[in-house]
Amino acid sequence: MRCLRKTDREIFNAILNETNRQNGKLELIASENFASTAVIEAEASVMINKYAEGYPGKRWYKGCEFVDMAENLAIERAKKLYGAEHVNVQPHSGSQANMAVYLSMLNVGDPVLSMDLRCGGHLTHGHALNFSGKYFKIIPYGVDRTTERLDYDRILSLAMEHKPKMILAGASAYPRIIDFKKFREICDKTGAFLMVDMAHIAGLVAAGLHPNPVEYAEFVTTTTHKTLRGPRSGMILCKKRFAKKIDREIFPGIQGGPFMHVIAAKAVCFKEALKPSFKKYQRQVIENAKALSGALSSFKYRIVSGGTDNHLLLMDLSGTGITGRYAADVLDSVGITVNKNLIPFDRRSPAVTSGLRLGTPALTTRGMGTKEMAKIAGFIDTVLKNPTDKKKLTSVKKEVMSLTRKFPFYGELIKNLNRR
Ligand code: DSN
Repeated sequence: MRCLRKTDREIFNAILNETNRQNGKLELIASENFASTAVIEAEASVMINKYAEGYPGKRWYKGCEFVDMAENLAIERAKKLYGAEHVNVQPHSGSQANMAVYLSMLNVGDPVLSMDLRCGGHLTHGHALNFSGKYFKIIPYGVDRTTERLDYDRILSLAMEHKPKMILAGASAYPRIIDFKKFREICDKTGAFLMVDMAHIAGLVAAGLHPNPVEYAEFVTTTTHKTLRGPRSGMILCKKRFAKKIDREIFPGIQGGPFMHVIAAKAVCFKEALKPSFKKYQRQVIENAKALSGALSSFKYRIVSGGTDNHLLLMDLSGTGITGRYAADVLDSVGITVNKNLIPFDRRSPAVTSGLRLGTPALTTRGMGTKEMAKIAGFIDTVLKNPTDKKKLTSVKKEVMSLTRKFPFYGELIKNLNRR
């Protein structure tokens, strides 16, 4: 980044500090990951300059032969990865992917059955301030109060009662396998079509470690940067019969020029995800989440639903006297980055919460395994039991730094950035 350093020292410094923050802290935000240097190189390329409204072979601009190549590769690789009939790789984000499905299939006011944000759903699944909640009639389903798992009988009875036009499966904070086959059966019984937002679990699905929603749903949306470990972006996979509708809804419906540099980076991510090493990585992500969950349980923390099947877990702090917000703040002060999160039936507000959401995709990318997870659970326990003990916090901070130093990443990139 020699040019950037010279041209804009302030932005260079922000990037340098962010790189050092990522490297020097323990990243446990379940929706984050570290993209490979190859993904970053593809995104930080001259493809940033190209306008390419339209689709490969049918663009509104000349000079698209090479960006067409990138988009075609992204599409073909994504199809192969998930066994999809049709893929649109142009959504700038998961939100826009979701919006395109809603707008292509629903009329304003149509009923939609989707996971309650308070039980692990996403803003675009019906929050009152989001387009989904503003323009559609949302009927929320949650988890069972005792098992804290999806209750498919209850979802079926809600679907029978409300006759939604669309049922949306998928979540941002649900630690268990989602049974997409059951959702399909509910849709077939009630005449709804099925949309799955697999953003959180897309990497696990690609590796064959979670049931593949593409087999069951008319529409599957995802982001590409969570467990899938690509650039920050979105994608829609759908049945061939909806291809035209979806493509038109993305462009010209809700987007203009696609970000060709990001599409090139997505293509690289999909190539990486097709490799056997990606499967091994995802297996470790799950093993690490289980290890972290088990170790925290052994320190007597209650884990929502009793554990995890995927990359994330939810800690219930309601018996500890501290809130999710306070816990996240104090953990961040020692270099452990997590987010506060509502737990099912939380009595606290979303800004305060009684829970923490922890995920293992990023630390697994750094090469950490179950041994490190046990160590990190110990750090978390010390911090949460001694949140005002400066001496103990300083000692954990030192241990966090020493652990991160043992698992360096972005080697050359960091060396070069820090070179004065
Ligand atoms: N904001 C993301 C998450 O953290 O789960 C979902 O889009």
